[in-house]
Amino acid sequence: MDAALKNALAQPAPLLFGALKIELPSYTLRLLDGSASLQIGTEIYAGIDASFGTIASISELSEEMGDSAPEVTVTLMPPDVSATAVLSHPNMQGSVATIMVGAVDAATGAVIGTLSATATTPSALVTSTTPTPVVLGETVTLAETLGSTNASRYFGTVACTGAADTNLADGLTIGAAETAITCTYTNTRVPALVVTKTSSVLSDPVNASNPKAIPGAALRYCILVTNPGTLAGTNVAATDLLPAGITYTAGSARSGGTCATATTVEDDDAAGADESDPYGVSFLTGTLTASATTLAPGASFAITFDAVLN
Ligand SMILES: [Ca+2]
Ligand SMILES: [Ca+2]
Repeated sequence: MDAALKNALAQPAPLLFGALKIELPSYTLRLLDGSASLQIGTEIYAGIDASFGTIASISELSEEMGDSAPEVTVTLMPPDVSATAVLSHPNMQGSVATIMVGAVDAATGAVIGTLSATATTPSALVTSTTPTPVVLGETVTLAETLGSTNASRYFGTVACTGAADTNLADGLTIGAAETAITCTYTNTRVPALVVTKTSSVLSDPVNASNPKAIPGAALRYCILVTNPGTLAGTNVAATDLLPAGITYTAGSARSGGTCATATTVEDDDAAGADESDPYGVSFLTGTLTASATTLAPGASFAITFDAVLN
């Protein structure tokens, strides 16, 4: 037996394959026993051939006795009658058939690990102790599962080097000669924002001082958005569906860094330079929206608006 194959078979979990090559007069059939595909030398062997089907069975190889040659029987499963006719045609007699049995060296790359990491430290490098061998042409699904305490706190993206396949959304397909693929997940902390809403009564129709929240009272609300995290928030938006019991006072919205300093006049539509200078406000179909293009770590922005209690 070939020394390399003997060594491979001695490994704890060798990945074995059987392959068949038949050099027909006008076509070379290359089939792999199983459903995967494999590159042997420069030739690709697949589990199914479009014209000639699959390998149904390969008999055990009988050892040579004395001067007789070893014997083996291969049964093919052609997809239709015409393929059967081609295979059994007299011209096919004498075609050279080569049968190969070997082991895929799963240690030379083409290995995708199954990892478990809790992402509790930045830039943690986790290496799989239970890699899953894959073969040429196989498509591997890449996924990560964050711990429950981190699941909603990170954006996860994955990218691979050493692979021609850049569309990982439908899995990573292992291409020819790609034996050293490294895929890296990058988890970016989602900025945790804090939103508070407060209200005060400006005036009422009855009391000259110390106004009360009675019908006809003028109310002032403040929506304060704070970023206590360490990453900037981008395209921050807070929405407030006003209840039926109050009526928004058109054109009353103001913006600023805090409730007390929200004095920049905002109009009620969602267009124009006032939407990004740096804060924006719109009041459309009963919903007030406050927005900021960016919100730096430690920063806050506030929107105030007035309403009348019905
Ligand atoms: Ca506006
Ligand atoms: Ca504005």
